[in-house]
Amino acid sequence: MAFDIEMIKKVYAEMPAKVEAARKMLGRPLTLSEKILFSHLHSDQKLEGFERGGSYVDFAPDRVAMQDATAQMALLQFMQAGRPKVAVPSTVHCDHLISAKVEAKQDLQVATTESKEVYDFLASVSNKYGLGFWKPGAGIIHQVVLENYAFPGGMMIGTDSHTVNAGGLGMLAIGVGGADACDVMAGLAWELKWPKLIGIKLKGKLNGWTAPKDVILKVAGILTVKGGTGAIVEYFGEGATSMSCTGKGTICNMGAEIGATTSTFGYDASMSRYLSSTGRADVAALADAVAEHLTADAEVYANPEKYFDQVIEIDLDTLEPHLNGPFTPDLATPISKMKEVAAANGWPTKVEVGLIGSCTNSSYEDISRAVSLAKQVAQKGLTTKAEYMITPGSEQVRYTIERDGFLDVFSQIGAKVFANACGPCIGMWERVGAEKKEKNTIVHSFNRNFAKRADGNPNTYAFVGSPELVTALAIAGDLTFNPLTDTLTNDKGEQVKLDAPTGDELPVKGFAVEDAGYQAPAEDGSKVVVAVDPASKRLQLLDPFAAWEGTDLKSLRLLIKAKGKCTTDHISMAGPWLKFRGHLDNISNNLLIGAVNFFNEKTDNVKSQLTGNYDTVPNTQRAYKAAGIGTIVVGDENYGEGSSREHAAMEPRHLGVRVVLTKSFARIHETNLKKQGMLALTFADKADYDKIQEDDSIDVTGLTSFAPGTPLTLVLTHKDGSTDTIKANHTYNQQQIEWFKAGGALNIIRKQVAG
Ligand code: MIC
Ligand code: SF4
Repeated sequence: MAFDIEMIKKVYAEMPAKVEAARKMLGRPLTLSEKILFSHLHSDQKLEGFERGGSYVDFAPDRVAMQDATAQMALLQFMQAGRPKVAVPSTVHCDHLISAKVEAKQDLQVATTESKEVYDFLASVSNKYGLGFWKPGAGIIHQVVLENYAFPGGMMIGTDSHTVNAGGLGMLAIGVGGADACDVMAGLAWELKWPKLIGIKLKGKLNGWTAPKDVILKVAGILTVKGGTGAIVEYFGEGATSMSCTGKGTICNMGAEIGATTSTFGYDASMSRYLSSTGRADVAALADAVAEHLTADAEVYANPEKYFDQVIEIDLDTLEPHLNGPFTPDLATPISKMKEVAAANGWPTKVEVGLIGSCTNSSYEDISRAVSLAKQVAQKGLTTKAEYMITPGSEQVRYTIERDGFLDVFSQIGAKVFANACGPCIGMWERVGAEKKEKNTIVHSFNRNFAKRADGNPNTYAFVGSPELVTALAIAGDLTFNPLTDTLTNDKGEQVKLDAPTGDELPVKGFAVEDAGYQAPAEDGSKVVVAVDPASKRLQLLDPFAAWEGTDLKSLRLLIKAKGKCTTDHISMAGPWLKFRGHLDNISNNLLIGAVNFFNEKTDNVKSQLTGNYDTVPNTQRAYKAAGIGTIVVGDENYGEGSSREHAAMEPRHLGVRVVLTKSFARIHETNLKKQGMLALTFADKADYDKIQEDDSIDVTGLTSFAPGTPLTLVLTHKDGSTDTIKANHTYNQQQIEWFKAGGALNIIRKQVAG
């Protein structure tokens, strides 16, 4: 039986009336996204015709999921909210802190010793406050959520940007910072700007070498890393219903890479099959009974232009396999063009390593299709030229693919199987030789490929592709190998072609697992004690941030003007730093160390206005903090793209940065900054970015009359005494202005509880 079935029953019982009320109020058919949004309005939220991309609306999500690297901060905040138990079903998943070095068992053992303190903390907090706890080795959060918790028509939030994966099961699942999760677990409303809607019609059917991954690689190429910002992407059409549920999950998962709030698909037979095969026939039966509300009204998909803000059509019959990269997930190249494009750009074409798996692509279907290629190595007398590695998404998938002999086939081509965890996808890959910083190419089926992300080497060119294509390229050892047309030389000197991959959507013998790795919380957790050692290097209880001083901000110094791409990986790097995710002061030593300083094009090297010397960003900022001087960070477009990690907002807050001023923000990061009491501003005129000089002293005025929709004014005083006055926009609503004034949203919850 499914977890939390009573909650699911309640959602479905209330859905028809809520959908009908919204349809009546708007007087038109509804998209699926609207049905789910309207049926999850918070009880205090009045039903009205909200403005897309304009109105802030309060929602009541059905559940919360957190992974270990973000859960620490989320739960440290929740502990301060003073509630005895979580208000909605919530889970914690231990997946980010396990290094990939030798192989699964050994690596897992190392992690459970190294991170014992953190795991014990998360387990005891979960036990005390009523959260489900998934032990290290159980799997990656999004795969475990898809297998156990996601349900069509539901709404969930998760402290990880790829929470959106659950859109594969027809949910609206949204990535957020820990402070948002804390609100919902504390029983408060969750606020989101009513999204715009992008409709993507999938014509035709996937065939041959083309996989669901290629759909999202193509979409990323069209929309770029910021094209989905503030929007929900809803997929429909024959190509959608003919695709597996887990394939849909892959597409939704990587929708995080276009900045989309989330992505989703209407309920169909593939979802019902997936629910049944993962032990949730009960959920499928409940969904069947309200099926008409779990997809858009027919008129919407017949005339999408009338109901979506943007419509894109992709023809799956002619869609080619793609590779996206290097260094950004939206640089899409069809495999047939790779030879020319790689040559023109000087990309290294020898593939050193192929990696499959991750939360994005480790379904039974993915693995079975990759296996169909691995089998051909022996059958056709080939050898695998590159190294090959697998990170299964969950213990259930791993156990099942082992039972079905897939792991044996992989081991015959020399594959390494790592723990069911994020591993290489988040820099937890102890890759031999990475420290030499050699220029090299890897291909993987993950979702992100920002510089240094997988192995810490800035010269690793990482390309994202489907597990099938990654496997073929690993066999060929060549980035420009097009398996549709090219041949390989076998041990007899013959030219052979790889047959197109084939596989099973779901295991014919069903899924199996011995120990899925789940630990239920105590019925009564009130006696459970959560201990944090004050001398710990990994965990630190949080002190409240100071409230706003009530005046304009004067003489802020420029800490850094970041040039170009500045993702959350650049602001708060992962990999080796993940171990400090529960200790705000220690992790603050990575503040902006990956950002490129506009003035000298170097990373982690900025000028201190106190000494005139150049130093690391954290050192420089700590010196300003010690001197009681506030600072400002300036950024380019889509600042804070990527992860949901709120450390990227808490670190600058903790170290005394007051303002982050950019050309534009990624959604989650902008909210995270607001939640932590920071000022997140954008240039009213983007050209003003050029007016910021290295030795500027900056005043922010207008704060005493800080109001929604009214820009603030910044006065830049340059070194030569000249000044520039510029306007900065903001998107704060009244509530968010209160967060700023209180010094952070948590200070308000704390007061409410105390009062
Ligand atoms: C990622 O894929 O970047 C991560 C690591 O899963 C992050 C979460 C984190 O930084 O802890 C994400 O996507 O939100
Ligand atoms: Fe883990 Fe990578 Fe998925 Fe993030 S994208 S949750 S790091 S597997």
